[in-house]
Amino acid sequence: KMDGESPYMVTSQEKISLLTSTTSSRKIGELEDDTISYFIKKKLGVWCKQSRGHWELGTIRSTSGEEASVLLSNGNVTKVAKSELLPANPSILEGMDDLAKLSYLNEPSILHNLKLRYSKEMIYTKAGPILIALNPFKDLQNYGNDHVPAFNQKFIDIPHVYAMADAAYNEMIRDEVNQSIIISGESGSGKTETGKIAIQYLAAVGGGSCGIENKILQTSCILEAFGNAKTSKNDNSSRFGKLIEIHFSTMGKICGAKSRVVQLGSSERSFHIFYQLCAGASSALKERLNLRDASNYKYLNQSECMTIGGIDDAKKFQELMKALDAVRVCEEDQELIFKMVAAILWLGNISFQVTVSENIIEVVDDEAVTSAALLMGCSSRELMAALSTHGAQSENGTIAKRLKLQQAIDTRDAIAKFIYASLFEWLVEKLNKSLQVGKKCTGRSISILDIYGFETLQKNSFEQFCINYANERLQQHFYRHLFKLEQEDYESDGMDWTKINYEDNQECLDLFEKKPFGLLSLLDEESNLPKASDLTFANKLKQHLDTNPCFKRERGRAFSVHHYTGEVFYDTNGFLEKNRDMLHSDSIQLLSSCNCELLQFFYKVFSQTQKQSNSFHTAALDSQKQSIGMKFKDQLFKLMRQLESTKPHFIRCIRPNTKQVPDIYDEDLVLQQLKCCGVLEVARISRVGYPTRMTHEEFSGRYGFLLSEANIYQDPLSISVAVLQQFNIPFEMYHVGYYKLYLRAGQIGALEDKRKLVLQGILGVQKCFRGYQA
Ligand code: AD9
Ligand code: MG
Repeated sequence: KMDGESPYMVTSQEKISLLTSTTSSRKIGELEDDTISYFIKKKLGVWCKQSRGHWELGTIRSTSGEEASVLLSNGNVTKVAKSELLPANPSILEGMDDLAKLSYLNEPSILHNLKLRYSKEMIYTKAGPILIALNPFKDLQNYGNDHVPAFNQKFIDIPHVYAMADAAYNEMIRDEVNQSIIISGESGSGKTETGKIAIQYLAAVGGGSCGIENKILQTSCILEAFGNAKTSKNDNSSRFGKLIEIHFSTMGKICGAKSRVVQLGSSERSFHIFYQLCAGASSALKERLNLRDASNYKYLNQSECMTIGGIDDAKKFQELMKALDAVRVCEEDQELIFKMVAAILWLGNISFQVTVSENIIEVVDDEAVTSAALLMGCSSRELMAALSTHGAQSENGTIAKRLKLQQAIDTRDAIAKFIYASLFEWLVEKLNKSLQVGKKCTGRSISILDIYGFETLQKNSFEQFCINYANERLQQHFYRHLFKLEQEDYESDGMDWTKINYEDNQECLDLFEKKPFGLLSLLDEESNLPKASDLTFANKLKQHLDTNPCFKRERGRAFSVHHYTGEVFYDTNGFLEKNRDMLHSDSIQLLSSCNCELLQFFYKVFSQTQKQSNSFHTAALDSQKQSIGMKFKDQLFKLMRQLESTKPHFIRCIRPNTKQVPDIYDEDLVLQQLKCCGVLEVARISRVGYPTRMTHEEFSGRYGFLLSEANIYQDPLSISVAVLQQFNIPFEMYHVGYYKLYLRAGQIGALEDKRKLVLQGILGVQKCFRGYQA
């Protein structure tokens, strides 16, 4: 309800939707009739919906019935339905650094606020406790060791990754609780860069004499070479999720680090390391690996793009070698790594021919086979046998059965993928050993999570299925934390806070995880049936899950899931294949007999994990390998368990355009991402009741000078109360806590107005005074 004079009020309707809304489709603060007349009288701004969902700023001139005549800021006058109008924020709130400080939290207001800040290179904005980071796609001058002290010593208080990393660091020391910085967002939104910025800050404040912080910074370079690839969305796309845990001593100095990765699928182009090695290896190394130009390898030359604009692969390779040296990966190990990379390239070049008469396949005995075999440490004959036959049980024992062409190709690719995935895991362990936590550590840590964000493509496949499942898990972590935080803040300040109900996403998680009738279990069951197909899988889902409110049957092979971001359509095409681990026991046998210590090691690790995962399975499934889906879930659970014991800080990265260029802000794209990461809800939740919270020190420091009798009061709390009384702020508009003052929406705007007026007066007097002196 509007009070007489203040335009900064929340309408009663808005208040209700603030309390109940957890979906963002509802219009917040639609204007009521008495509000509209107030807006006309005071010429207050409104957002006016134009064609194609675009919002334009204007002022209402008149209304008749359900229609309003609006003067747009471009000078045009337009007639629209009243329901197409939303209140705009007063100009004093333009470009606020926290969305929760806005009086009106409707979509156009939020989009406008972020856009305005983005145009001024202010890419960071808070939304209550979350930090929103818009990808600038250009280098800004606001990072680097020169900027660290300002945040560390609190000279400035602006939204920034540094400020968030600083908060995490201080809370870790003060509360002796492990912290985490959880970074999410779409591909190309800036998660990995943001993570590096956070690590760089922590390295600067926690750096000691032992130089371990430099090693930690170098690990990013190594992980990116092996784990990132160019995709259509991002030239440097991480194809894995990672959690880096940085450990600190009692003195707050870094004393170690550990990475945990969640690997996932392939990308349309290959990992950077392949191009880097081909471009940058010395001629001696090239000779030892029998290495050619990247364009000679089928795994690389099948995509049209061999180079990345502005990136020199040879130079990157030199940086990689330096980084490997810095983290003490010895020369022998480096040689082994490159050997495996080259072996994979040669494996990809192995081809097959089909003899027409007998319709059987043979491996073409060429340079690819000899090179791959040599690098892997087996004979060409062994490799060829493993690629063209597989052992089948018969009455007389095992006999070699010829593979069909597609099977042979799949086997070759499965071996290559297995070697690469194992190599990556091995490398991560190697880095962990190198950064091993020292004895003097307190066991306090800050973990930084950089994980793929929610994905909705036109056609969603197994990869999106896994990614979105992971995001549901993270979202729950987020919800639970956030509401807890809200309540604790109020309660610790002596406020009576009726617990609010919020929409959890447990139901959707159950849909994925329930045994035996959850999506993942059913997928595994179907993957283990030899005659199953994607269609039989889809039918099985429909049979068992039809009554689940988060599940929706679609035609044919498809189904939909009701995620926290809305409904997502999945096509089961390829699900079974991608979920099965394609590696045959024959291929594994080959690796175990290779005369290469790395491959033997990979074999050992593989057999051990199989044993472990089988012990969880029922007897009937005993001989089954762990599926990709289950492996993903296991890794995710480990990661979540680690996160659950920490105090989280959330960063949501947003990409303002799909072209990867600076200065373009695509409103629809931004809005869709804000919805996906739940930012709109959070900003609203943060303001339920009392959006503005200031400590008494902050409040009295800012407004205390407005008091007519300033000197009577000494302590901040009394000054706060005196200010409230002097300006007749109604009692129901605030709550005085022990530490903080809580204000309802809009109150601070009115106070700011007064402050500005008084300051202008003072400045005017000063100008006069200087004029007089001159
Ligand atoms: V993916 O899910 O791994 O495909 P990310 O990790 O979200 O993705 P990334 O951090 O790789 O995106 O950022 C993409 C590109 O945006 C970078 O290569 C930079 O060119 C650019 N970027 C991102 N953040 C910043 C920044 N703070 N300053 C300057 C940035 N450029
Ligand atoms: Mg990334």
